[in-house]
Formats: sequence, structure tokens, C-alpha cells
Amino acid sequence: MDNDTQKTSSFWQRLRGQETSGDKAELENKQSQTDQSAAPTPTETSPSTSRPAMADTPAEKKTSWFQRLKSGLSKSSSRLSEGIATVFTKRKLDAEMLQDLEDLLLQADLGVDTATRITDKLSSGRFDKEISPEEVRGVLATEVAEALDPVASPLLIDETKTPYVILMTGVNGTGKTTTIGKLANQFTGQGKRVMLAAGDTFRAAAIDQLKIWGDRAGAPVIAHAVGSDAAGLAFDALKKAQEEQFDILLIDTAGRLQNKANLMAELEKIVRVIKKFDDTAPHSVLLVLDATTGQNALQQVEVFRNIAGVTGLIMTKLDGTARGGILVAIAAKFDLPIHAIGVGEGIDDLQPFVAREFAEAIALG
Ligand SMILES: Nc1nc2c(ncn2[C@@H]2O[C@H](COP(=O)(O)OP(=O)(O)O)[C@@H](O)[C@H]2O)c(=O)[nH]1
Ligand SMILES: [Mg+2]
Repeated sequence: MDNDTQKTSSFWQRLRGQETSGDKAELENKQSQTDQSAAPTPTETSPSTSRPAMADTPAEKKTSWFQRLKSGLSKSSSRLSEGIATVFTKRKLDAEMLQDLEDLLLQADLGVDTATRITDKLSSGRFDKEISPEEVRGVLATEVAEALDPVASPLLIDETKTPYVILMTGVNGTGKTTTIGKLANQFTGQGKRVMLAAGDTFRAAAIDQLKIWGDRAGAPVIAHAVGSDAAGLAFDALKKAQEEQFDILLIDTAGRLQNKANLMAELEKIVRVIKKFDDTAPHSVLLVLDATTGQNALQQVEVFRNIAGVTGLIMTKLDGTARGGILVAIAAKFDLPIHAIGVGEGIDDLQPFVAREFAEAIALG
């Protein structure tokens, strides 16, 4: 393993209890020390607000996350399981049942590729044989997990980049600012020094909202006046983050897709300015997608991939939507890593994306 790889850490690993032995030793070490050193490494901007539930044991955390994922996706999964129960009332699998199943999967936003794969799988091995709704859901879970597996990938922070620059993009209202807050909180919870840049300079409310998240997460926010140049703001923030040796800089952006040319020009300018400081930055360009928009999300990936060079996806609002299947369609269509999912408005409601868990939650309920 080369040095860079060693230094590349997954902030999910520790939370998920998959820490390397080195991390584990470090954690145990910390626990055995005195009270004062048991606290996370203090930063200049140590927050007064609460941290994520880092005190939970990884196993507890994992169970509660899976429960929350399951309850979040319950609308999607109950719609699927009720549909499957209605279709598979006869005992022997026939062409009509397969057609009905395909329609059902398409209605659930899973996408043509996955729907066809599932019906092909069923027809090849089980045609004219007895089949139960449970078996169909089992095949659904396996196929969905297979479609998601290649893209489920944690966000890796290369610690040799200081700061590691993350540009957040996406249409207005998808959850960019909220997700920045959640991510920042997880990073500061690990003792990282995080700075936020209020690059959505279009609305005063957007700047204020980021400041509130910055307070909660214990991350200073660099902001300019409303209406000022977003690229200029990104420039100042990166300069400051470099000078003051911050570990991570998260840059918020506006998402006015109504005017694609303007948005493109603005994002390009931000990237150009960032590269003047560090030609390897931005190190991650994340696209935030709102699950409730369904098929629309596919188009957004297309657009932002072209105009912003998106490196990874985060899907929000998977709590309480019946359209969670869209994530499967996106995984099948685009070869882009899916890093995390949003399952609520709270600071702890951002989970790493795990293919098998998601597949089970949506297919088995
Ligand atoms: N239920 C739910 N709401 C979310 C989630 N993420 C963001 N939101 C809400 O979506 C709305 C828009 O979020 P915001 O971060 O302002 O979006 P932005 O315009 O892309 O910055 C806010 O009311 C958030 O609280 C999520 O995972 N679940
Ligand atoms: Mg915003």
C-alpha cells in the first residue's frame, strides 16, 4: 500500500465500525486515556452544539441506521410488495405475470434495465413452475443489490490534500446546504478542521442557512454579500483555508437550472478559480439529488455531469418517498459512485450508501 492510499481515509469506516486495526487501536487508546483526551481533538472552532452520536457502539449505530433506512423506504417497499402480492396470486409463473411485474417495477422508478433483468431472471429459471411472492421479492433483492453494488462507494478524503476541496452542486431545493451541514458535522466529529464557503450568493436566506449549519457543525463559514461573485468567494475561502491549514473545504453553490448557461458559466468560473490555487482541486464534485423528483433526477445527472464534472452522487429525501427506486435506475444508467443517502432533515440523517442494505430495505421491507 503506498503512502497516499494509507493516508486516504474513509470517514464512514469508523462510523460503520469497519475501522482498520490502526484506527481501532487509536480509538481504544483514546478510550483508555483520561477524560480530557477522550474528547475529539479540539479545533479552533470547536462547536458548542452536539456531535453526531459517536458514543453509540458501531453495532448499535448500524442497527439503528438500517431501521431508519427501512422505515424511510417503507413507502417504496410496501408499494412493491403489495404489487407483487397482487400479481403473483396464481401458483405457476406465466407470461402475463411477468409482464405485470415489469410494469410494476417500471412504475416504481427502478428503470428498464433492472426491470428487464429481474423478469429475465425469473423467466429463465422458473417459467411454468410454482412461485410465491416471497421468492419474487428475494430475486428482486438480489438483482437490486447487484445493480447497486458497483456504484456504492464511500466518499474518500485524501488527507494529502490540504484542504481537500469538495464542490457541492445540484438543483435548488435538492438538499445541498443541508447535506453540507451533515457532512461537515461528521468531519468535525472526527477532529477534522472544516471550513464552509457560502457560494450560493444569490439569496440572503441561503447564506444564513449555511451559517446556521456551520454553527451546528463547528465549522466557520466564509460568506460575502448577497449578489457577489461566487467564484470570488470560492477564491477567498480557499486562500483562507490554505493559509489556516484547514483539512476540508466544502463549497456551496446555487442551483438555478432555469438558466443553464448562467449556471454553467458560474460553475466553470468557480472551478477555474479554484484551480489557480490547486490544480488538483476540486477533489470531489458532488451532485445532490432529491429522490422525490423521481425520473427527473436522471436528467439532472446528465446535465450536471456535463457542466460540472460530477465525481459522485448523494441522494436525499429517501425518507418517506415511494420513489426510492430511482436510485436503482441511476445506478444502472450512470457509472458514478453513490456516496451517501439522506434520510431526514436532522444533522445525523446522512448515511453511507450500502448496496445490500438498500436492496433489502426496498425489496424485503
Ligand atoms: N425529509 C428530508 N428532507 C431533507 C433532506 N435533505 C434536505 N431536506 C430538506 O429539503 C429542503 C431543501 O434543502 P436545502 O439544503 O435548502 O436545499 P438546497 O437548495 O439544495 O441547498 C430543506 O427543507 C431540507 O430540510 C432529507 O434527506 N430528508
Ligand atoms: Mg442551498
